Amino acid sequence: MKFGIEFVPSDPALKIAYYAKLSEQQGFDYVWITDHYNNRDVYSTLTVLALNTNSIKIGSGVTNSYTRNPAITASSIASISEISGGRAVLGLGPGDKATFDAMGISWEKPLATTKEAIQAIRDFISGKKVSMNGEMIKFAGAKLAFKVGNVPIYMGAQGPKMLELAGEIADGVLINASHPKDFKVAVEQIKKGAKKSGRDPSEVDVTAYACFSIDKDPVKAVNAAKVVVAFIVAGSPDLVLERHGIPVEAKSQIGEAIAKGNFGALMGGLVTPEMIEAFSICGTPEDCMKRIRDLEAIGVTQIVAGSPIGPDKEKAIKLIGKEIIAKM
Ligand code: F42
Repeated sequence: MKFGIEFVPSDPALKIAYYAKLSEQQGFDYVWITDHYNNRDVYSTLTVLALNTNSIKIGSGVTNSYTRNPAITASSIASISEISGGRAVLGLGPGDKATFDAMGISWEKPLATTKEAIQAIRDFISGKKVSMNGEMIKFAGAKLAFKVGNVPIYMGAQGPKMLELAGEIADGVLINASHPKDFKVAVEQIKKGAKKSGRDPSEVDVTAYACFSIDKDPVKAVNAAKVVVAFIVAGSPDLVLERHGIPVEAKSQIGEAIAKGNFGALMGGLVTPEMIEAFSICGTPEDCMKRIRDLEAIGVTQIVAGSPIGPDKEKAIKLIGKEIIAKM
């Protein structure tokens, strides 16, 4: 099992660099930085991480091909690869509809766009002159003026077709989920895609990009996870809620509480223990270890400790290092 950690650049880059260095020292293999226009820039943050760490792999988790043209993405991640001595990984997904609406970007054909973007980015990074007349992505003889070695490409994916595509073409897949039930379904889709393109499914790093909250006190761990889990419930397809036996009406109740900023209601009972169980890896180190073992048995090959990580980030990173990574 590999371990990654996610940071959101709502924090300044230097603060994230401190946590990333600590994560490297604690044995994490990957640090992933999210990409949303309203936060600090993902590549500026990755540059600071590259200069302040030595061995941990660093990646966008995840960028998209609507806010950034694939040629620009290729140039950016190739630069990070050069600066970091070959430690860059590109995480690329279809993007987040809510932020696109705010930016006036229409979200057309996310599957085709992601597929064509990955093909173009691979070609740019390998030094090719790119001419492409895809359904969504077009290039007329564009080429980067510098060349770096290979940069692995991970897809952010949840939907069945996106997961299948990841199995077909990606080096890894970052799946926003935490429960074995969801991974059972996801792994099948990834295998289907791998079979389609004649690949061995084990070539794909299946990553649980999870809401993670660890503390020696399980109540503190649960409380720290509640708001993140509330956002996940509010954004989950009905099918996923039904899979976990969560009433679909809970979605609108939680959505309303979020819209009103009524975090008291979320903390006070709207977010149930069943939701915490379904949508987070949460609790004491022993609780978290058990869930990680269950995910491993189903085919997950990387765990990403995503927000909130724990009620105290620094303590949580050290706990994961000492009580989980060192004992795997
Ligand atoms: N989004 C961000 O904007 N920033 C981040 O930092 C970020 C991190 C992140 C990490 C892990 C992760 O799993 C997701 C992350 N996301 C982030 C969210 C990500 O960008 C996506 O919003 C999220 O993964 C949801 O995408 P999805 O896999 O559910 O795919 C959507 C597009 C979907 O509807 N998929 C369908 C499916 O079955 O997979 C496919 C729909 C389809 O086939 N569409 C056709 C096509 O060509 O696109 C067109 C159909 C037509 O008729 O037009």
